[in-house]
Amino acid sequence: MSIIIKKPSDIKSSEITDQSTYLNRRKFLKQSTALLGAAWAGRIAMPVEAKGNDFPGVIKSSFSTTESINTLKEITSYNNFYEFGTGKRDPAKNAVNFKPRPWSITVEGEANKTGVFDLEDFINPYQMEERIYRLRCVEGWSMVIPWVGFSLAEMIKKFEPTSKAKYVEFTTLYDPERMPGQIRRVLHWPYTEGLRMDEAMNPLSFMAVGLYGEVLPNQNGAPIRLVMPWKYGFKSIKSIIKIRFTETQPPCTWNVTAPKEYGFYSNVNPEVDHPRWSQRTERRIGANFWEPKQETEMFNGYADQVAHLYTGMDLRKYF
Ligand SMILES: Nc1nc2c(c(=O)[nH]1)N[C@H]1C(S)=C(S)[C@@H](COP(=O)(O)O)O[C@H]1N2
Ligand SMILES: [Mo]
Repeated sequence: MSIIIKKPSDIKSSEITDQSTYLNRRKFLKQSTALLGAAWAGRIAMPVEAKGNDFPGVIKSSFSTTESINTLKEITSYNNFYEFGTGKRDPAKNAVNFKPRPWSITVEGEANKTGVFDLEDFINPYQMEERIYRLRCVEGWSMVIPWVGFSLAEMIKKFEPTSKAKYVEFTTLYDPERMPGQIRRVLHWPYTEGLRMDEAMNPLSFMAVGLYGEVLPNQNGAPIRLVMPWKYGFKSIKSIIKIRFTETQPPCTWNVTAPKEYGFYSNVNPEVDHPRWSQRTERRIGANFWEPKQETEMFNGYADQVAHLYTGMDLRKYF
């Protein structure tokens, strides 16, 4: 992950790898294994304000929010990741020994270039970016996180979806021995999520492989997860092992589990309450108790970029 030198425009020339690229690539593989091992092993010991350097070529994204960023401690100790338990503190505790290596990703369905890819090969073609996005949980809290990753649209293009591909489905690893929360049937395992193709192709849609400049901590969805900034947090599926292009709307775990409470779209919308609570405001994790809650914004503040995707749709019906 340390030498991401190829730009998306270079992908096609990958067969004619010249000597120096080949050497860099070998160095990359060697380095990444060492680096990743060290980073994962040392996760707990990292100081709160650490700004890592696992992605030296990372560029800053113009999509980033200017709000103040949550601390690494906050981001890694208050998580929703039911595969490691249902409590907010459970993932930090129960994911310590999870090894997100080796890791492969299967791409299947309505696309020309499907297959099984090793994680390094999978992420190597993309320009790594830091994107500071707010994560707004449906439960009414939010965090601001400096993600590192790449454009989902760039990734999708690489697999050449066919004209039949109307949706894209993502699946989390199912392995109760490694993900002990899966022993209990609290959700329909494996966790799945889905997007309409035009949502997935929006420039804001993001695949994260790191945060705070470091490889993704286990509790935040190592080694690779989705980040959808205008949707409630649960759409941002963690620890992805499969990506499938489909003609019909894929089943999504929360929607299947509680269809009256969680729709397919799950766009952040202060106008549409959750059946059991309001969505008008949110509590920023780490804020002092005397600070007022924040007003939740339509599409989490990204209306200019995404509202057009839903023109003519009744957002109370398609919540
Ligand atoms: N596989 C999987 N992905 C998941 C979840 C989960 O339980 N399992 N929780 C979701 C929810 S509800 C939220 S709010 C975010 C939390 O992301 P974070 O812990 O990195 O802040 O992850 C989402 N992705
Ligand atoms: Mo959430």
